[in-house]
Amino acid sequence: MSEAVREVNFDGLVGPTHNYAGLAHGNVASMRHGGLTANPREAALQGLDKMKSLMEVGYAQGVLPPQQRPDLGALRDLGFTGDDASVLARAAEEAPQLLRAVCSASSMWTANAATVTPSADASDGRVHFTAANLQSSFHRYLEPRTTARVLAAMFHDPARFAHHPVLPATPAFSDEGAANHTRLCATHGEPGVHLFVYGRQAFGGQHGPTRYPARQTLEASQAIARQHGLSDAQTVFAQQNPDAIDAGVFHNDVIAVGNGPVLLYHDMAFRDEDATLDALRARMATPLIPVRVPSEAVSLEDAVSTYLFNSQLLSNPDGSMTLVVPGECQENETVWRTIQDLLLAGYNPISEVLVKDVKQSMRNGGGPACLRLRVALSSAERQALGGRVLLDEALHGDLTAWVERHYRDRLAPEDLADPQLAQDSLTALDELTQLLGIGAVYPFQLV
Ligand code: SUG
Repeated sequence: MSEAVREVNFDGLVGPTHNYAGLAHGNVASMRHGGLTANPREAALQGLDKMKSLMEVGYAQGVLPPQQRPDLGALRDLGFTGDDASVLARAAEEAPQLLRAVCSASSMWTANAATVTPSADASDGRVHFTAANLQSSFHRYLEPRTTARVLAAMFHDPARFAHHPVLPATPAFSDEGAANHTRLCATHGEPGVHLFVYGRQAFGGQHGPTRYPARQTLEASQAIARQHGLSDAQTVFAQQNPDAIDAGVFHNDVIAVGNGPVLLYHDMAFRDEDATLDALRARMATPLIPVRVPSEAVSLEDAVSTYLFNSQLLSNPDGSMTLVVPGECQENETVWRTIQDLLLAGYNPISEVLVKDVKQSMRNGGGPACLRLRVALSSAERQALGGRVLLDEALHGDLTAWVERHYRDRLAPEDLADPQLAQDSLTALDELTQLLGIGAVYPFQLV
């Protein structure tokens, strides 16, 4: 059975309202690029191109749909009344920051959609999901309800898939999903150890960052482990280095990535590096392969600007691994040299690097690893998937044509109030749910 288990990367399709709104405090790329004109069509095509090139070389690739944006329901909840055009016009006039928030295409970063425990680690033999509450920012707090509906539509067989309640959307249980969760194992089908990295402890604990917010709490991570039935022997909870958060590392996946037995990380990733590695070693059934990048090789600043650690690390059938890095890594001489000299030439399974251009997403602080949710699935679980969500040539072709039919190639902040954008987005999304065969998942389809 274990050979049949494959990791499927479910990438978020970039939505038609992709824009640069500067919404994410502590995410330096988002803060720096707020106000730029975005190209939603290029963003979606860059995402599809990444998915296609990974599919073509044999990795299992899935897709997750974007959300209904602008979220006019959220504006109505906040007191804006009248028809859609009036709601948009009044929000643009009186609260432009709210309009920008309800237009964000942030659901593209599906590493934040949920935390997933594969069936190999669950005592009931099912795959477990908890959609993340994303309560630390208003624009992302709007995501979990639709995310949970989408996950339930795709992973719908209750005999194989278990969906848990979103954690209470309050600071004590601040949860940002798989971006702060890494599963280490021998191969994807064998039992693994779950590394949960948190930025702060809500009730007591050591100090957190002082400049930027810590988005994941220990209490949230512990609650997810409980929901998924993970024991102490299967889990390690480690605090992120607060100085790294203050330098712009708003999620652990901006400074570390794990795959199989390999943990690739920067020396500033954890508050207590040795204790974290020791705790993993004590629990893992296979030897941990730490690949440590010291600050002397790559500064924290370069790690944040190039997203070296937001790469995807993928397993190949011969046991080697491929690192999928954003183009920014190749443009930075020091980082590129480190990839060649320390990672590829080092004594570890990383043997190949693939460079992908996801610049439209990178300008908002989302690299290759942010754009995907990893779900290890057996062949029976893959067959039980609802809808047409595993990428093949035909689906890629259909999605590309769909993007080309519906997406604009220019979206500036002042365009967000255009009622035609809202209308065009609904038309596009309605068509998408039919194309993916996932049924009604959007609020406008459920009324
Ligand atoms: O939550 N950016 C996202 C980026 C998320 C990246 N995900 C991971 N590291 N897993 C965020 O900060 C910016 C939107 C804007 O400014 O328009 C934004 O939400």
